[in-house]
Amino acid sequence: MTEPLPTTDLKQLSEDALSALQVLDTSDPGAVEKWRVEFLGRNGRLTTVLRGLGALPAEQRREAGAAANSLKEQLEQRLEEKRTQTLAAQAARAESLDISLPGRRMRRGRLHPSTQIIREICSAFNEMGFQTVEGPEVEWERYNFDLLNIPRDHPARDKWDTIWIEQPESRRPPDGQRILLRTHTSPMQGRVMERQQPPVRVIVPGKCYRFEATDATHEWQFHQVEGLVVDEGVTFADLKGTLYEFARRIFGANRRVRFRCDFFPFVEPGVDMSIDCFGCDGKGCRICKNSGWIEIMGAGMVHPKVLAAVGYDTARYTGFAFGMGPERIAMLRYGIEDIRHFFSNDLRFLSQF
Ligand code: YSA
Repeated sequence: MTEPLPTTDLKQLSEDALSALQVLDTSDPGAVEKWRVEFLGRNGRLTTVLRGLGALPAEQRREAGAAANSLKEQLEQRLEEKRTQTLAAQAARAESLDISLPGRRMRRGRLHPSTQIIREICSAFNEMGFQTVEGPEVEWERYNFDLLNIPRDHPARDKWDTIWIEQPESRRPPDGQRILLRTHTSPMQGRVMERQQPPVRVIVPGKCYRFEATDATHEWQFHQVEGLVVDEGVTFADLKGTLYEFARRIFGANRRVRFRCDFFPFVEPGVDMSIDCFGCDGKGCRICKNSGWIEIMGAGMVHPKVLAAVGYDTARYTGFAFGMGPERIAMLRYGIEDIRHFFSNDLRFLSQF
């Protein structure tokens, strides 16, 4: 029996391999491997042909060997080309626009929770006839302290742990005034009163800074909303009525309000205002530290020395003022347990509001 010539085997093998490659799904690694094993593998058809070459005469063996190696290279190259084509087709499919697909939902931005509560507080007061004004965060100590009846070396300054701004000696004003990051919004009291005569009825939202260790209820940067009313005949009853109405608008009609004596050098008398705890309805719980009450602001009748310092006639005018922390108010309203969430830029927190 005559053995078929190896070149005839190679021709057939080439035809079979190329037609199988034509229908091969090169994105399927299993199918590619099967094709490779059948035609190029260790026991594949090409290797079988190569093994049979030993029986051939030397001249024919060399020729057939070269043809077999060239076919091997050709098949490997064709496989690679097919793979590249498949990848390109996949990429083109991925990039093409399918207008029948539903659109991607845009992520909606929203106002920061501090901004939301500040706007709510301000509009409650705006509806009661207050005008909103704003002032600088970098402030002179004259406004932050002196005009508020807290002269230099007064022990009350310790209450407002201050971040001072370094000033070269050469740039200090002759009166030695220093610059600081305002520790409260109260410096705007002096700025507003210096600019205008009574009646004054303003609300001042803004950022404040204190050199303070942070914890669940203290940040080193936070907001305050200040209020100031000065006119003829303003009494403590006006202060209480205004703040009761504010509490009703922000916390609802069912919350009870309590005033207690407190001390601030720029008011006389001074008070703090609390609402009954929303967590336990005043019975006492972890949120209110079992007192049943949560303090929300400091307030009082503007000290005559503060009115006199800006040139107001203290025999004619009286006033009241208050200052509250909107982050603390938002914490009470929404049951937020840690003030540090407000400035940590964590979207899981921010997107709840
Ligand atoms: C008092 C009487 C007035 O006639 C006018 C204003 C005031 C308030 C005064 N200027 C003041 O700063 N008082 S305070 O130090 O007790 O702060 C007021 C509110 O700011 C606090 O009730 C609290 O809600 C918020 N606050 C203070 N320190 C804070 C803070 N919030 C977050 N982090 C801090 N470190």
